[in-house]
Order: sequence, then C-alpha cells, then structure tokens
Amino acid sequence: RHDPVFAAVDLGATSGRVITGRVGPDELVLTEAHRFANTPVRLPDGLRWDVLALYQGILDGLRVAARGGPVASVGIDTWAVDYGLLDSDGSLLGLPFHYRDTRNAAAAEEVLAHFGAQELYGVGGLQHLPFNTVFQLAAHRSTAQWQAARTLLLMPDLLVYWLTGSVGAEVTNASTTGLFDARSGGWSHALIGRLGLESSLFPALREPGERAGTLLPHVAGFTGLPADTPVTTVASHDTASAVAAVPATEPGFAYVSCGTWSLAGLELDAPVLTEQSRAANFTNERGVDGTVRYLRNIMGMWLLEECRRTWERDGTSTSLASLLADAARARPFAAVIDPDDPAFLAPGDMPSRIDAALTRSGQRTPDGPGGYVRCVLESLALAHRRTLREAAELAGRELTRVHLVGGGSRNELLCQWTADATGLPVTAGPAEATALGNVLLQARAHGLVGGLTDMRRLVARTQELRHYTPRGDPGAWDRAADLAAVVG
Ligand code: LRH
Repeated sequence: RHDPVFAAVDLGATSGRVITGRVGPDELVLTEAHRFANTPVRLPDGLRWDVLALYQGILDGLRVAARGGPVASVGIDTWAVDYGLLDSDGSLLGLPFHYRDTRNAAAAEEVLAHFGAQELYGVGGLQHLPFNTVFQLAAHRSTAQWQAARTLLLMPDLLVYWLTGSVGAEVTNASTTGLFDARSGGWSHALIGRLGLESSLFPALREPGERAGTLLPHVAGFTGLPADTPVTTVASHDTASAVAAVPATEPGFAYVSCGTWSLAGLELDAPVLTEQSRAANFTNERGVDGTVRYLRNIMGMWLLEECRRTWERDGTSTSLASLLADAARARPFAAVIDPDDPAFLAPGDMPSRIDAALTRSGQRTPDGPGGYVRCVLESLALAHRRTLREAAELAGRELTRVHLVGGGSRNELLCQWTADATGLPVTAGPAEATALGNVLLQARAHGLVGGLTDMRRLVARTQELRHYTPRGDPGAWDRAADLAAVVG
C-alpha cells in the first residue's frame, strides 16, 4: 500500500515516537516507525530536556517514515507547559527545563503572593500546578539567559520551528501557560503586562489544522522527505489530541485521559471560572475548535511507573503482568493515598514516599509490590470518581459514561475499578488516543475527515474498545471514598 500517510510525532514521559497513520472513510491505522528514549537529564542547575537527542530521534523517525512511502504531512505533540527561549538570532538559549524540576514551587508561591490566585484564575482558568508556565517563567527571570530572550516557544512549537523555520504558538498548548485568556481564546496581554513580561515574547497563535510551514532544505535532505512536505499544526498539547480522539458518539461524555497523568473531566463550550471551580482546582484548557477541556490533573500512572523504576534499580523488578496479578490478589482497600500529594511529583523513590504518606495518615504500609500497586490503582480509581463527580456538579452536567483513553486503558484493573468506583459504565480505549488525535487533525486539514464528531465516530468505528460495567459492592467504594477524603 502506498497511500500517503500522516506522520505523528508524540513525545511522552519515557519515550518519543514517530508514528504513521493511514486514514480513509472506514480506516484509521497507526504504525510505529521509530521509538527513542525521552530521558530528562539532571544538571547542577536543574532537570532539563535532552532536546537535541529528541530532535535527532524525530529526524531519524521521519527518515524511517519516508522510506515507507509518501508522507502527506507531519504533526508534533508533547506534554504541556514546557518551553524554550530564543534570542534575537533565533537561537535556543540553554536547555529547556523539565516541569518536574523542583525550582518551581518557590516561584509559584512568590507569584501568588503578588497576584492573588483569584486574579490568575479569573483570566487563565487554570488549575494551580506549581509548574504552570507562568510560574516557571518567574523562576527563569533571575537568569542571565532571560536578558537575551526574545521569543518563547512551547516545546512542540520549538520543534516545529527547527523543522520549518516558522514561529508560532499553538493554541491548545498556549492555554496551559497561565498567560492565556480562557474566555477570549487569545493571549492575555493585560496579564502578561501585569506580570512584567514582554508581550513580544509570545508569538501569534495558531489553530490546530493550520499549516505551520514546510521542511527546511537540510531537514528534507536528511529525512528524504520532499521539501514541500507540510508540517501541520495539530492539537500540540498531548491531552488535547487525546481528547479529540475520545470515541464518544453521544454528547455529554466524561473522559479520563490516562497515561503518566490522569486528566479527568468534561468537554464544554465555555470555561467555568467561578470561585467554586477555582477552589476545587479545575482547569479550563482549550480543546480543538474552541472547546474547553474542563478537567483536573491527577498524578496518574506516574505513581506506578515510578514504583517500577525504583524496584528495577533495586533489582527486585517483575513484569507488569505479574505485578497486576499480585495486585488483583492483594487485600482490597488496605491503604489509600491522595495521588495528588505534591510529595509524589518529582522523580525518585516512590515506594518510600507512599510509605511516608501512609504512615503520616496512620495507615499500615503494604508488605509487597502487589500491595503498593493495589493501593495506587484503587487510589486512582477513587480520584477519578471524585474528580468526575465534582466536574459534573460544577458544570451542571449529568454523567452517563466514562471514556478512559491512553495507555492506562490497557490496565484492566484500573478500568474495572474506575467503573466500580464511579458506578458508571467505562469504555476503555483507544490506548493510542494521543497519536490518533494527532493524525486525525492532520487528516482533517487534508480534507479526509470532518469535525470533532466525525473524527470521534471514525475512532469508535475502527479502534478496539472494551466495555466495563460497575460491579462489586458500591458501599465498599463509598467507604473507601470517605477514607480518601480524610487522607487528602
Ligand atoms: C500530560 C500533560 C498534562 C499536563 C502535564 C504537564 O502529558 O500534558 O496535560 O498538565 O502533562
């Protein structure tokens, strides 16, 4: 088959991938062309993106994709909030910081001391997370680099710039900076000014679907792609791509985009900027076509991944399958943590931090890996329940079904327990929602698929989905939820 494909670049927490996608009226097929490590590097002054290795991985991947046949376009997504600074020559200043760097917490406090949380929320509508770009910038401002900075590019925009030479700010990702106006859908120049930042740092916005540019000659030369290959603006915030590919066929659905983070919430037409919403720490990020992703970040599978990395370092690691089997046999509701405890955010020994949290709240620590995994997954299911119920209440919606997408949808325990805890049917999959969303936005720009409804129908028709209905004892989940509320 030599139909053109769309190349989706997706940089995740542990690896980056170049994936090609074929799209037809009843066809949506992904193939992984190339996978490369995405390992942040700790330098004396902080945790950094290994951005050159990633860029080279992208080029290598595009070369593999080109060898497979014609590539109609390229699109890039990754996680939110992180950025690089360019000087007046257009050169990158230093190595971008990784949001899990610990320097942000103090800077966040400082900004909040000057500007009330209410003022920031009233404009940007963002959940308070210590790594929101606005706080990272506050930490960055005392550096020499800052003096030379002329342009801020969020990470996908930086990579697009390196491929094409063209500068812009993709809107779904710009909405995670804290400098964006959730109502108007543009940069908040008023807030940018109030914070003492230069408006000129922030490039013109681009909507998903717009052409960002075409490949620079040396990029075309290296990859073997024609120089007129377009780089299409996709929903470059990975979560926005994933939400675009939620296989919902009815309105009013709830979703959990479950990977390193669990992003649990609703799709709305307008932001909710009320004081209750701020106090409940809900975010209003932009989705495709002016939609609002009304959701809360829950620490997600990071807790499990980081446990596994710790056990690997100790030489006591076992396969995920056997860990999950142990978890299924472990005692139910033996221990509950608040997944959003800031102590869990930075990389490092996770089982010890879980022990510390359990001891602090007067609970017994698990006596084996299966117990930790059960504790993490039950705590996540409880957090999904609490978050979705609060989102529905704050937005005035009824919940009828949960779509669980992303890598976590492969975890049958988490899916079943999310159904049990919420008391709602769960449709699980696709696991590759982010890459599918990336491909679909490109396909739409090339006229192969219609709007969000059409894209979602195509996902529902073509991808393997699993269905879970609530079972077990709802009272046990209610009691566990009461315990979780006390622990949090
Ligand atoms: C998920 C994600 C999330 C952000 C976080 C930084 O990958 O993009 O939506 O809040 O990473």
